[in-house]
Amino acid sequence: MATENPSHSTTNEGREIASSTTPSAMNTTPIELGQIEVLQILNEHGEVDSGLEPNYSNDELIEMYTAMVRARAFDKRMLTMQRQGRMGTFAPNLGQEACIVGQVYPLLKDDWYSPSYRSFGAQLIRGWPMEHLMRLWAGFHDGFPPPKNVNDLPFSIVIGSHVLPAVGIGMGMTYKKDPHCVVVNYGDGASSQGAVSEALNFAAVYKAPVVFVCENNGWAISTPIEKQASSEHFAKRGIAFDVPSIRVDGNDLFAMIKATEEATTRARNGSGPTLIEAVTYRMSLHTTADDPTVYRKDEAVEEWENRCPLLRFELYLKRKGVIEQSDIESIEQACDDEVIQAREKFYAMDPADATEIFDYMFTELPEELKEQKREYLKRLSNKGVTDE
Ligand SMILES: Cc1ncc(C[n+]2csc(CCOP(=O)(O)OP(=O)(O)O)c2C)c(N)n1
Ligand SMILES: [Mg+2]
Repeated sequence: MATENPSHSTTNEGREIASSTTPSAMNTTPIELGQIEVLQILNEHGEVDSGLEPNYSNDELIEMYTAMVRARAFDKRMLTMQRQGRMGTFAPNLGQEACIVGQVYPLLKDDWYSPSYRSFGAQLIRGWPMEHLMRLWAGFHDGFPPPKNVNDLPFSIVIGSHVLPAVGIGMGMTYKKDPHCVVVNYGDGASSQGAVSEALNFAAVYKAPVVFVCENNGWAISTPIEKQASSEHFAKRGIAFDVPSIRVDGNDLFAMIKATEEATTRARNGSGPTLIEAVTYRMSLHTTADDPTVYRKDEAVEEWENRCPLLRFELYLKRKGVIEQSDIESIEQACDDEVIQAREKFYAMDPADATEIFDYMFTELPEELKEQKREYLKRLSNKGVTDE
């Protein structure tokens, strides 16, 4: 991962997926930052780099494509449910499907995953039932803990905070000689949080088996990259901590899988952490509480529509003779049917007890929370939600 292969470089909306050897600002003794490898295997026209084309069976190719379609189907229905007033605030993942699927695809069941809030496409692969995730986004506390036998952390809304416990798990694995690894993802915005730097440093010093996936999707709510960081190359942050780092086309499923495969292999064989910067784009809203039309132009989004991770994969599969248009339509229909079935299960579930939010943090509720609970119960009663 130390050298650049220029044939894999591409450009994204002026955000180059290219390496950099920017010298230090102190021009007396320039510091070589080192080359950062850049990886793209499947370009936006569905053309594959023949030297790097993976050797998957047709079934495997269809399975990985379906995982992206499934994520998109879930995304679409969740947005509709939220707009109908039947779902809580939700963070869409439109356009980031390759990134989210690819980062967990090489994970084993006993590996760990620490997701951010935009990671449902990965959580579905890891074994979270759709109705469980719906419960989560509807705000019921029982939706947050991972299902039994799924080695995932619940996601944290406090950005970057979940990166430290991921490293803690990795350090624990090293201590126990457990040959597994941890994948943790976070955004370009979260990269500015101190916790992420602390986590990178701990992981590097203790050679923790952790794969950091920085999803550079161009935005942190309304803050664009150029206001977030002085360099758009987030892979450099890993180099600063002596963590091998790579910049990947995050809309290229093959590249995401390959980079994660190499990083998880390194982690499991005791070679320590890796940082993968996945360059992608948040096509949709930050969350359903957001209106991006007030801070970005439609043209920027349109440019990225051409780089859609599903579209290029479909072109590739069709060209290779793996699927036809009618197969695509059947897969889309099957995924949507699955979401609808989960939605019906979710609608049929008992609502959570609205008073439970006070129940799980303290054995003995502190006085001020007792007061808040009394006030909350009174409000619920006034609204007719409870009888008290
Ligand atoms: C510590 C903290 N500060 C601020 C927020 C409010 N907030 C929620 S999401 C977000 C932007 C995160 O952007 P990024 O890390 O790029 O992830 P993305 O939403 O783009 O996936 C912010 C500032 C928060 N949740 N936690
Ligand atoms: Mg972001």
